[in-house]
Amino acid sequence: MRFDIVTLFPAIFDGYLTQGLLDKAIRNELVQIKRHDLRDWARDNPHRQVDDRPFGGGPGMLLQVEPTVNCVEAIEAMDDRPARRILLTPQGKRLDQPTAEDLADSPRVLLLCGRYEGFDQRVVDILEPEELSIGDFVLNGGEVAAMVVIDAVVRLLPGVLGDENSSREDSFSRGNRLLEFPQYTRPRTFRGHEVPEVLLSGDHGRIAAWRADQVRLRTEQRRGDLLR
Ligand code: 6GU
Repeated sequence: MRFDIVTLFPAIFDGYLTQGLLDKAIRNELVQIKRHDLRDWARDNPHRQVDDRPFGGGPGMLLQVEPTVNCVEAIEAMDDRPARRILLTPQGKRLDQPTAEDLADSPRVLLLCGRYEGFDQRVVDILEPEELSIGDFVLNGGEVAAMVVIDAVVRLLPGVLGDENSSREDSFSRGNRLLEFPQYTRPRTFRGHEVPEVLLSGDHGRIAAWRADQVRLRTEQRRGDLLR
């Protein structure tokens, strides 16, 4: 699978893409992640400016339509596989696990990261991207949201997690709309807090029943909406 990220700040992704599971997935060629600096598509101007003030007035700056459309078209031509176009914006549909599972089935995903007050509306009218948000709050730009999308999708790709940490039973996935049960490791006692006796019993039937109870209890207490 291939991701293309369009951003004014490609370096934001440096640390994130070179650590842990992401780094490993990239080195194992399970995923390709290409970053593209929108300024490389600026019309000829000394500061490679790609933003301008909104017609009609108002605060902030908008990312311009011409460099953005040119950039997306050039990136798409770099690879034959069809790309899902995603624009990260608080205006978008809320990202959820089924959407991440859907994206994981796509050979190619293009992520457009807005900054400032966002893009000229004609970017949306011309490119017709899917618009995604990661929640009802406002970030300074789409980059962190793009990392969230990549993180949620990459862990679903075959070979990224070992069998021992399969993602198929993750909370919120199509196969599981419940929260996880609590887990414990050594030591058995810490500052008077004990590991539940049942987990030390060796009785796999009782352990499974306890865990199933915990899943139901937690989901009822914290996320009753998931049960309805
Ligand atoms: Cl996708 N972008 C920005 N700028 N803010 C957000 C968001 C995205 N999702 C939630 N807040």
